[in-house]
Amino acid sequence: NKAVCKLSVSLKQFVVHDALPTVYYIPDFISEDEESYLLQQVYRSPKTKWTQLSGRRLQNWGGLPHPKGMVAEKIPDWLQTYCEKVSSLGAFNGQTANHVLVNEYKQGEGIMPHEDGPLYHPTVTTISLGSHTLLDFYAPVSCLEGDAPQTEENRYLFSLLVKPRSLLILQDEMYQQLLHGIQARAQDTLTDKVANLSAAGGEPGKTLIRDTRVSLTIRHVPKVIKAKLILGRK
Ligand SMILES: O=C(O)CCC(=O)C(=O)O
Repeated sequence: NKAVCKLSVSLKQFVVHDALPTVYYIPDFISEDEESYLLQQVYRSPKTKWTQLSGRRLQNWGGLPHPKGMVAEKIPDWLQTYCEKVSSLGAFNGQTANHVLVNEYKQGEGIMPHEDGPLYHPTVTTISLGSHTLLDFYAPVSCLEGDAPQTEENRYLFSLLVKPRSLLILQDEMYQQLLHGIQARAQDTLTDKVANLSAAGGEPGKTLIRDTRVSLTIRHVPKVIKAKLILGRK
């Protein structure tokens, strides 16, 4: 598809070269009006849509990914628009995203380093709303040689600054080999360990105070199954 190729070419200017392959950071991917609208829709969702975890809460849209296949559920129009917008960049090899996780982090909250695993097409795209955060990247345990203890501190590699309204796309080694997490902190001091510092308009030494951040993690789950019709079963 020509449109996909054209947009993917123009994505090249957004590659973050000081990380591993491949990171795209696109500042101001959405407008302030779109940001307010999306936040309004997130907070308008029924209370039952939220799952409270330790240190954050989330909404799952599109179905629950499962090794046997995801029973797909309709994604509401306000999110579907962004599934299509992100997919039209060529992020999922011509497929359209069918899964969105909405994470809400209050100031001081975070997420433990983890991998996103094999149920997704190996690309994660994230739109940030409401606040910046620092996404931290770690080498997996057992990757380090020698006797150094494999503490989180020793496995830490670098960070990405994601500002509100930005789009972050992670693929390849960034997705497949590294763990990512967010420190439970109320503020971030920028250093040269932030791989996209200039692209995100940050300055070394500057401290950014966090506010509540809502992230839309938009992905493609390749394995989808139809729900069994249980009507009429005896
Ligand atoms: O909020 C983010 O940007 C990260 C979310 C994340 O890592 C996840 O949901 O697996």
